[in-house]
Parts: sequence; C-alpha cells; structure tokens
Amino acid sequence: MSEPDCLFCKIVNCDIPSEKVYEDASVYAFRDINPKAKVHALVVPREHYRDVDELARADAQLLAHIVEVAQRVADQEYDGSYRLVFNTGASAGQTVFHVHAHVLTGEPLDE
Ligand code: DGP
Repeated sequence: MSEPDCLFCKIVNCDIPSEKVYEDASVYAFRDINPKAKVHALVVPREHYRDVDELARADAQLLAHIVEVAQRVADQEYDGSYRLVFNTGASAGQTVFHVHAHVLTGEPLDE
C-alpha cells in the first residue's frame, strides 16, 4: 500500500523523478540526492513500511531481498564491496519514514 504523503512512495510510483539504478517487482533503487560516497543508492520496498524494524517484523524475506539488491548494486557499480545503513528513528537521523537501505560504494570508504 502507498501512503499519499510519503516522498518515497511518490518516487516508487514515478510521481517524483529519480535516477534508477535497479528495480524489480518488490523493490526500487535510486541515487541519493545528497550522496555521501561516490555511489550512494537507496533501496526501498515498493510497499510502504515506516522503518527496518517494522519491515523485519512484517516481511523478513523482503528485508533479505533488500540486502541482495544492495549487493547487486555494489557489483554493478563497483567491486562488490559496500556499506549498508538503515537509519531508524529521528534521533538516529531518519528523515524519510519509508524504510530505505543506504548503499554506499564506488570508492574505498573510511572507517
Ligand atoms: P535518512 O536520513 O536515512 O532518512 O535518508 C533519507 C535520504 O533521502 C537522504 O540521504 C537524502 C535522500 N533524499 C531525500 N529526498 C530525496 C529526493 O527527493 N530524491 C532522492 N533521490 N533522494 C532524496
């Protein structure tokens, strides 16, 4: 289900443009507007879940698929290494409340 006021639901539905890096029936991946690495993609489920905790409880298989897609993006864009981040909750820096995996890759990353 889509949430009418959700930014990432609008991106998934192509109501707001984005630069796609991968898509399939259940997920959509696109470049972050404010990249923190040479390659910075966001992988989101097409279905709306607030955060990774809600997704893990509702559909662990879909969460595992997001990890597979992160690997695929890193294989496609770089050498297969990547950093995967789920900001969860406002105090941890989550600003968009549609679960998204940050995939940082494309160059050697600092610790
Ligand atoms: P977070 O802070 O973990 O909720 O990450 C939200 C990310 O979404 C942040 O890195 C910037 C990105 N972002 C916000 N608005 C847009 C947008 O309209 N398009 C794209 N491509 N990325 C966006």
